[in-house]
Amino acid sequence: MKTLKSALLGAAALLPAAAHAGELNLICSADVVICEALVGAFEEGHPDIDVNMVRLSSGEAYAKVRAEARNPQTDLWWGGTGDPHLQAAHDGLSAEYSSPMLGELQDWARGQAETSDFHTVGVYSGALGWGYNTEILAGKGIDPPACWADLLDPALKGEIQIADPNSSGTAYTTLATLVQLMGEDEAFDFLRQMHANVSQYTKSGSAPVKAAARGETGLGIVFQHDAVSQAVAGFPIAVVAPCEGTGYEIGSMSLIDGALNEEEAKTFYDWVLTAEAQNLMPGAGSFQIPSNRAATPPAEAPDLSEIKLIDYDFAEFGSAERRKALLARWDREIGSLPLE
Ligand code: S7P
Repeated sequence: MKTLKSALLGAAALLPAAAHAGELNLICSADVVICEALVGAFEEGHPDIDVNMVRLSSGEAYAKVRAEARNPQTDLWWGGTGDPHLQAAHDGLSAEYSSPMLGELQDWARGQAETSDFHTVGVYSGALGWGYNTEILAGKGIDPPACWADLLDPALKGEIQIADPNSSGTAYTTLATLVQLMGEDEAFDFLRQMHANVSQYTKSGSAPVKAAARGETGLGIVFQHDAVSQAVAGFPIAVVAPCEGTGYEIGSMSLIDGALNEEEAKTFYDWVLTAEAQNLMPGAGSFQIPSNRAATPPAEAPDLSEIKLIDYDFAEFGSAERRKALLARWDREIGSLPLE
């Protein structure tokens, strides 16, 4: 006679392999400290849902979601720059979802949803720039760079770090920003010249300013809020908004098409768009501008209205064709150059 246990095991075998009620497989593309803080707060309020979180840079996250297209292992992708989220939407990797929270969001966050036919949404925003170590530059007698053009100063040789735009959303935002500010050929010419001052192309976007904070390099090209985090933590980091103007991100979130844990993913999606969840960010050293209108922008966050922002074309630079072509050109013309 069949025991109850074997009957239950037999029934369990009929369930899809990875669909366990109460689980959520999350990719988080912001700093690991805020990723862990959000997961912890969500699990506390939703004790019936276990979150399996992996932290990946934006470009790596896109590559993972793409590689899993026929057999999704990820349910939800939170954070990271908007361009690869838009590319995922274009590639049919994310699902359409109109959260009941959309009405509470800033126009730029809803605009990201509208651009993608509701396949992604804005969760925070922040402007690009750099942070430099005041002690290193002063010690070497280097004038603090205030403009993109100043980054070509030969005195900065070996002092600049920036991430690789293939893995990093921050570095792709830099590439797209320079193309929009200067024109494509001129931007690649600029990057070729700046390469003489670069000591390392890191995998993660915020790593360069963390290295500058610890005295391993003079300057890191990063989102300004990532430089602010280091200054707030007590490191000798000054934050710069480049004089010619700069780009910005709409950090985004996407529900993965074919998610095995779709209901749990939507529960997290709606929760993380609340003012309550977004107000947790500064406490974890994350100083972006929140997308919920009722959330409090951190006092430490660079004031976007005081920064000369370009009219960043998210639709164009998040399109699969443009992103692929720019990354291929960066690999050919910049990534292949030897580091001195
Ligand atoms: O640290 C926060 C943050 O700057 O990280 C995200 C960033 O794109 C992820 O790092 P990668 O550059 O390595 O992709 C930003 O979205 C976020 O503001």
